[in-house]
Amino acid sequence: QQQTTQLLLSGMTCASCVLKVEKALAAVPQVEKVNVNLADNSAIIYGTASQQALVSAVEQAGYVAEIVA
Ligand code: 9UX
Repeated sequence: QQQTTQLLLSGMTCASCVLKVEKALAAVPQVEKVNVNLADNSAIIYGTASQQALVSAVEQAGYVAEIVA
């Protein structure tokens, strides 16, 4: 089973926010694939990236994230 990180996001209000968060997450080392869902404010990140690095990337982009799993 591939390693994943699930995040709960806040601060996203439109589809462009989703793109910004996806781009920020995709730029983190060891991220293989990203899926961000505006409807439920969730993100799933595939790969072996540091969970704290993922949270920091979201925050740098101007949003809030907490680690779910
Ligand atoms: Mo949409 Mo988000 O107009 O940072 S891009 S609100």
